[in-house]
This record gives sequence, structure tokens and C-alpha cells, in this order.
Amino acid sequence: MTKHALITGITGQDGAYLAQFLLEKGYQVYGLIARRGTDTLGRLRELGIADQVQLLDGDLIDLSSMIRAMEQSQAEEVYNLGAQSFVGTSWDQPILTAEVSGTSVVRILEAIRITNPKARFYQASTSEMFGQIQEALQSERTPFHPRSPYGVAKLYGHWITVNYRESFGLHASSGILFNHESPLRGTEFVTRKITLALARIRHGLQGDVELGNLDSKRDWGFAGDYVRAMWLMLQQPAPDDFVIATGQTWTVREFIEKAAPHVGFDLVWEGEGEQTQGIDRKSGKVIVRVNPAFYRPAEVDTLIGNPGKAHQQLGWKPTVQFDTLVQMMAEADLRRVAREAGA
Ligand code: NDP
Ligand code: GDR
Repeated sequence: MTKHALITGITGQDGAYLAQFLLEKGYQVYGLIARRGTDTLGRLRELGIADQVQLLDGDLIDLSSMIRAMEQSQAEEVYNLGAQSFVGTSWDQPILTAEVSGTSVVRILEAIRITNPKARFYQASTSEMFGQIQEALQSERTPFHPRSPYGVAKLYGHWITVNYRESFGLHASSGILFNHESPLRGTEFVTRKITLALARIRHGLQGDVELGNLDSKRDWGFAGDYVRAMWLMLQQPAPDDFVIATGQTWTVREFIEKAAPHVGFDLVWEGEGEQTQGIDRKSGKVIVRVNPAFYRPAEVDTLIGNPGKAHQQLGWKPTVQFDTLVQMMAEADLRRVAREAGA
């Protein structure tokens, strides 16, 4: 019997990779899609799967959309990946973020209770819930202290998932995923902002790239590995919460240093703090500048996850190391920009 899965956020980075993963496993894949003025199917097209998924109109802030999507898809597995997911925007749009990334979770859980309480549910929780560092390595038992309206909204989504599991016996699991990236990452996030900018600078389409806090540290993995963990959680006999991470951490500055050579730059740093500049030794051109406008009102300085429980119970391990991830992203953007520039 063909299994049916419903993915909210199917047009996003993770949604596209998860759809591809589930199609390869023989699932019929349905995706909730909030109609926008612009075409949002780019990632699904890039993976060559836009015609293989069934798209259902609906918005996460609309309960009736969610009920209809459950009825139309007859989904046995529901992956809630839809969100206002950019931390920076969450200070400008805190209420929208609370609705889309927070209270929408209870709308989906209610839709599941109403239509098919046996459906299994995955909630896209995040390391942003840890926020202020409390333990050197963050695990499922680390206390939460979110530092952004996004983190606060996600914490609601996390706890309502736990609550519906405990209250109604739903098979509802929450994946506490640390940052994961890919060539399909949104260009507002720092890794992709860097690789795209370096490729554009190399092709003379942009002068330099302005960034915020270069010292912030993240545990960066590959999105393709992380969607496999989501699926594994829903195959377990009992629902649970899992940290998904690599267990290593790198600064934004280190990401730039690793990416630069793949784009043909020989990077040296000059100055400190807000005066920091990244200069290409060969041409003498400044390619990276710090702009405090990109600093956040409250920062999460360091994240590093302990994926031990996922290793043990799910048999999950990341397959792509940091250096390979950076190379993959830098080379993909160089190819894209070269195509655009007609080189
Ligand atoms: P993206 O920002 O790439 O994708 C977000 C998706 O949500 C898009 O498909 C977007 O649709 C959709 N969406 C936004 N608002 C609505 C709405 N009102 N109704 C329906 N759909 C909506 O995120 P990622 O793929 O990177 O992340 C997936 C999930 O995992 C998110 O919930 C994110 O918060 C969470 N997460 C991500 C991590 C990461 O490092 N990537 C780490 C931990 C958690 P559209 O294309 O139309 O805008
Ligand atoms: P994050 O990712 O906030 O961790 O959330 P992002 O890539 O936006 O920032 C990572 C770190 O880089 C610093 N930074 C900059 N960030 C951006 N976007 N732009 C800049 O110019 C810049 N300069 C420095 C940031 O201050 C931060 O410290 C991501 C999202 O995918 C969330 O949805 C997800 O939940 C978490 O990862 C885990």
C-alpha cells in the first residue's frame, strides 16, 4: 500500500529535500502551498520533482486549510516544516512569526485530532530554543532560553507537540534540529549569503559582502542528512524528541575562510570588531565588511549539539562533513552565477 505524506513548507529548503527523499521511498507526497504573488516552486524544480508532488492550497494560519489538507491527502505522516524561519525577520514581524511558526502547530495538531488521530506528526523544532548557552553541548535535557521572537514561537510549537502527545496519545515527535544548509538554502541565511556573494564578486556582479557578527558559532550540517532523521523519527514505535546535530561548531568567519578558496580568493583579515575587513590578497580588494546593521538585538553566540540519542535510538549519523558542505555550496553558487553571467 502506498503511504501518503503531507509536508507543510514543501517549497522551502527542507521541504524540497524531504519530498525528494519520500518520493524515492515510494510515498505519495502532498505539499501545502500558500499561494504567493511570486513562483515558489524553484527548489522543487531544481530537484526535478515539481511534477511528482501533489500541491494543496492552504495557509498555516488557517485551520480550515489544515483540515482540508488532511482530508485531501489522507496522510499517515505529517511533517510540519512551514514557518517564518528567518530569525532576523522575527524582530520586525514578531506577531506574524508567533502565528506562523508558533500557534500554527496547534492548528495542525487539531486538524489531525479531528480527521485522523492515528496520523504520525513531525514538528520542526530548533536549536534556537536553547538560545542563551547553558550547557557546553546541548541535548534533549538542556533547559531552553530562546533569544528571539522566532525562538519563543518555536518553543510554543515544541511544547504543544509534547502536550498533545501526553494529552491525547498522538504519535507526535519533535526534532530539535541544529542549523542545516545546502545549495538550496535561502539566500538570507548567512551561509548561502556568503557563498552567493563570493560567486557574484568573482564574476564582477557585486563589490563586496556586508555581514554582521563574524564570531557567532553554529553547528552546521547538511539538510539532506537532516530530512532522513525526520523520517526516522516517524518510523519509531513510540514518539519522542531528538536533537539532530553534527557535534561540531564553527564561526561565521571560519565558514568564509573555508568558502573563499573554492571561489578563487586568497583571503586575509585586517582590523578588528566593526572595522574587520576580509581582503583578497591577490587583487588587494576588500570583499568582506562588517555592517552593524546586521547585528541582532539579542544574539545566540554558540550552538553545539549532542546527537547521541539520535545515534543510539534512530541509528542516525550525518554523512556530510563541514568542509564538504562548504565546498558543495560554494561550487553550486559559482556554477549558478556563471550561468547567469553567461560565462
Ligand atoms: P524555509 O524558510 O526554507 O521554508 C519555510 C517554508 O514555510 C516555505 O515553504 C514557506 O513557503 C512556508 N511558509 C511560510 N509561511 C507559511 C504560511 N503562512 N503558510 C504555509 N506555508 C508557509 O525553511 P527551512 O526549510 O530551512 O526549515 C524548515 C523548518 O525547519 C522551518 O520550520 C524552520 O523553522 C525549521 N528549522 C530549520 C533549520 C535550518 O537550519 N534550516 C533548523 C531548525 C529548524 P513559501 O515558499 O511560500 O514562502
Ligand atoms: P540562524 O541562521 O539565525 O542560526 O537560524 P542565520 O544563518 O540567519 O545566522 C547564523 C549566524 O550568523 C550570524 N550572521 C549573519 N546572519 C545572517 N543571516 N546575515 C548576516 O549578514 C550575518 N552576519 C552574521 C547571525 O547573527 C547568526 O549568529 C537558522 C534558521 O534556519 C532557523 O530557522 C533555524 O531554526 C536555526 O538556523 C537553527
